[in-house]
Amino acid sequence: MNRLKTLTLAVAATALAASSLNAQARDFRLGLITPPQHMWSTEAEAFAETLHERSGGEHSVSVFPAQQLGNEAQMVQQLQTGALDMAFLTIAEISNRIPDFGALYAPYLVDDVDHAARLLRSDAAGELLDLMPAGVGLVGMGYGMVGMRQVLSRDPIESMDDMRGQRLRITPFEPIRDFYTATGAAPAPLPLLEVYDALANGQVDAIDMDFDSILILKFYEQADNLLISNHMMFPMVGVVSGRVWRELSAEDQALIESTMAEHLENVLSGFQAMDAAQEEEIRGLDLNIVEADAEFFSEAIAEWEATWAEKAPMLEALREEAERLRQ
Ligand code: 3HB
Repeated sequence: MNRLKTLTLAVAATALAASSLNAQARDFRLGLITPPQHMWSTEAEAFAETLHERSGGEHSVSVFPAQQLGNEAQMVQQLQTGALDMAFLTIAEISNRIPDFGALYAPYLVDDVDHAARLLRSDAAGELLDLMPAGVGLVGMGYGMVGMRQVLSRDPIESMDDMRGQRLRITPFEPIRDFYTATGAAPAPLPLLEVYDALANGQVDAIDMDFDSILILKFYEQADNLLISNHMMFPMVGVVSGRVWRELSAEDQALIESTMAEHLENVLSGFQAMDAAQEEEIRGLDLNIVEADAEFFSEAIAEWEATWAEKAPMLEALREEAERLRQ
């Protein structure tokens, strides 16, 4: 073999090695709507770090919090085309596309955050994730959550009558809209990051929210009545684009799945761990607090059940599982 030919072969071999390396090493993009200080965002960063380490520095993940890549509907579209690789999503957008996920929002399905975490770790909740590849083209890695939903309002809410006509901010999705419509309120869908201004400028009278965000986003500065109702849980799901997933080696799939599942579990246990202290902190603020239970909302719940039992056939299995996990 002459020298030139040898050199050409060597160059070609190097180029091949480099290109196959490039095909393996990835800089994934992960989007989410929560602000940087929210635990979803900090755990997304922690997931990025762990994946980088465990892949021996081969893979990295750039995290885009605070809706930098768009709202959840837009992120789901990007995930479907493969323009976005990963996301931590509220179940809101998923339940708009796969109604069975609406079952997770059945009012008083669970009693508290511990019960919610147990249900989200169950096989019954895992079966919902299996609907995602065919239903939305996403692969679910596991669940996270925030704390239970409460109602913060400018005027006191002491009975369901007080909810009538209230412009009440909701996360944009159908099961929660149907619940508040049944209470007589006028639901106003708004993404998390628009809530503070909407409350401050009077666009809404009340908001559906969790303890954590009431504290970290300081919503209590704009409304001083709190209905501690614990009426719904609020799951999150960690997802990978189905298109991107199919391009990954079995080894990378296993690495990403186990690593993301671990960090999602940190979110579940993190919210379990914070809940009591956050409730205490909120009770220590100068708010007028009223407590509510399923009885308070009984008519609205009956109406919700009538619609969603049919729309979300998985509700029955989830309710049975929740009952088994009630302690
Ligand atoms: C919401 O109220 O829409 C929301 C709250 C969170 C996280 C994500 C969404 O704490």
